[in-house]
Amino acid sequence: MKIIFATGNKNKMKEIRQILGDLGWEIQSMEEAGIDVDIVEDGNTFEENALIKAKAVAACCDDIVLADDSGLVIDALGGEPGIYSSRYAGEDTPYEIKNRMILDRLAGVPKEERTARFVCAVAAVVPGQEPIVVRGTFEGYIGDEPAGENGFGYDPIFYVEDRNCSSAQLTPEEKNARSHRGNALRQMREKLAEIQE
Ligand code: ITT
Repeated sequence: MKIIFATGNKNKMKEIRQILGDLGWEIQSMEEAGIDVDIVEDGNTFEENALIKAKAVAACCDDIVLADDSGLVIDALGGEPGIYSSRYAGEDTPYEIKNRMILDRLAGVPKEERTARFVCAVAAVVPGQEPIVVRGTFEGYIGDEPAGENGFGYDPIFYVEDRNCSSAQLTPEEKNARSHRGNALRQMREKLAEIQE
């Protein structure tokens, strides 16, 4: 089975390959499949945006297309940056700056009020079938300082309660085993396996 993953984010793609790698499916990024479409993510939820991405790429090929829409939801900021996570403070602003801005906005907020979660919706468009959308979450809290070199994006400020470290300090295997993306992709893997039977 061949799957095209509708993402331009190389860090996501790396995690997706690690998580789905044992399935024996051929997984291509949009770039590898030679597909270049401008996608306007104007949905109001992670699920809507994941479906928008998957449908936009599915319109360009006959393969199964998956897409991920994800982000960081911080309770003390009313759910920000949420679906705007990649656009927060400007699409091209380095994450050192975005992360520092979030830490500054949370200055003085006690640990019990710094709860947050990563959310990931994964959508699948399978030719001849109804689209499938699943959601995975990863609970944690925003630390006081960035830490760690692994992962990407907001990982250095997102802390995992039972480990007392940031998700950028987890190994890729540890992160994938508990992450929003790992969780959503494992659910999707089961649903696609049912279709294949
Ligand atoms: P595509 O739309 O091309 O997939 P993108 O980076 O724009 O790439 P999103 O719109 O889904 O993807 O935005 C997700 C943002 O949320 C991402 O850029 C990160 O800033 C953040 N994010 C999502 N998952 C994350 C993770 O596992 N670790 C750290 N940050 C994450």
